[in-house]
Amino acid sequence: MSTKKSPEEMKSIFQKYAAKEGDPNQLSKEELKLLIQSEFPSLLKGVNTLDSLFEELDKNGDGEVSFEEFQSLFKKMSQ
Ligand SMILES: [Ca+2]
Ligand SMILES: [Ca+2]
Repeated sequence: MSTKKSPEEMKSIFQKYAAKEGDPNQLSKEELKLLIQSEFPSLLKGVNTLDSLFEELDKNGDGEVSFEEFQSLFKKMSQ
């Protein structure tokens, strides 16, 4: 897939957007929105809304997405 990124690229993309507000190691919903819209707009086609994607990624339900949680996007993209 054209959206496939290396782990290093994913890490630098995550850090770039996570640093925008609040905790620099966590993505808020607003940060995730910017990240997805800028880097992976194709993820928002089909059935996924940003809210459902955020909830799916935020496995521990603390309202932020850590890099560990963010990595489940890899699996999504390789499907
Ligand atoms: Ca943040
Ligand atoms: Ca979380």
